[in-house]
Amino acid sequence: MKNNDKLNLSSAILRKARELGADATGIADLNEIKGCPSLRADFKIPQIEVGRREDSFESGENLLPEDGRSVIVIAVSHPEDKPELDWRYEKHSTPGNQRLIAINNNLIKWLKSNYIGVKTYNVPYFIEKGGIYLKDAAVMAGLGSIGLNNLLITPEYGPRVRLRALIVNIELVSTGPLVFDPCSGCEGYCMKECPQGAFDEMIYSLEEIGQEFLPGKTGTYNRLKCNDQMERDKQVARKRGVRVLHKPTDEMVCLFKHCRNCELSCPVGL
Ligand code: B12
Repeated sequence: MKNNDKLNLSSAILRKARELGADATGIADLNEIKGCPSLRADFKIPQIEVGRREDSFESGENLLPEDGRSVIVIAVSHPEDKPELDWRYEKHSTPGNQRLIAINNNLIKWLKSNYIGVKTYNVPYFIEKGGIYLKDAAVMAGLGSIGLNNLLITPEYGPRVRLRALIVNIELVSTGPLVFDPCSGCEGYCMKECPQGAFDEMIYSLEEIGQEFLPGKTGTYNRLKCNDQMERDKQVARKRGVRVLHKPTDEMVCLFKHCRNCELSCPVGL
């Protein structure tokens, strides 16, 4: 594809994603994502039940589509006054994630009907199911940068966004990374607010992980402690009748509200 065509198509995709409801969006090169910091580090970080590939390896190439070239990353904002976007109804996807899935599906439909030959791959959420590390992809696509809370911080919404991605078989124009360092000079409210003290100690070093990009930026983020909080949140889940996607009547499900202290205490984007 000629450079101008690539540019025009990339711009059209970004505009369409926003029109379909994305609050932020960007494009990254899939090859770069195959070497992203989280993939390089994941097998050196203790396992938890979710979010980990079964085979320890340094490159995710074997699970990603061979003809994939670019990744379109979309973000939807999850403000504090819309907590329901983040509620989990047992095995059902959160309403926020359903919104992201709908945007992705509509973008796929639009691409297929307007651009013959473009192949699309809806990226699964979980890494072990062939997903990608969404925060890294978002950083590479220029949506923001990783903060002390180990989350993607966007200039507009701070860390209060949820992410999803779509792989396409065409080379688009990358829109990142962004030069943005919101945590410099911040006293780290996010780190102080964690109920588990998951940011209290430096637990990873450059030598141990083999790169400067560490969990929680400086090596403090403790995924086991954070995951303990998620497990506690599940234990206090309440049984509730709720309307879930594709069902005509209410269903009794367990409603989980996961901790968001490291997000909600961040002053960026407020
Ligand atoms: C598994 C998982 C969890 C696990 C483990 C988390 C972990 N980080 O290990 C548990 C259940 C504990 C969890 C907790 C939470 N999660 Co979670 N989780 C995931 C999932 C599925 C994979 C994340 C993962 O395993 N990362 C790999 C580990 C090895 O790396 P890491 O700890 O993130 O550290 C790496 C990065 O920081 C990176 N990095 C550091 N500096 C730099 C610099 C650059 C330039 C780059 C490119 C990268 C980079 O390198 C580090 C490795 O050395 C993603 C979805 C996805 N498919 O990506 C959502 C995801 C990361 N979670 C999300 C959220 C919101 C949460 C929670 C707030 C809970 C909640 N209410 O939903 C907490 C907050 C955790 C935190 N502060 O990091 C959002 C984050 C949105 C955002 N703004 O960033 C995601 C993207 C899902 C989504 N719906 O959008 N999560």
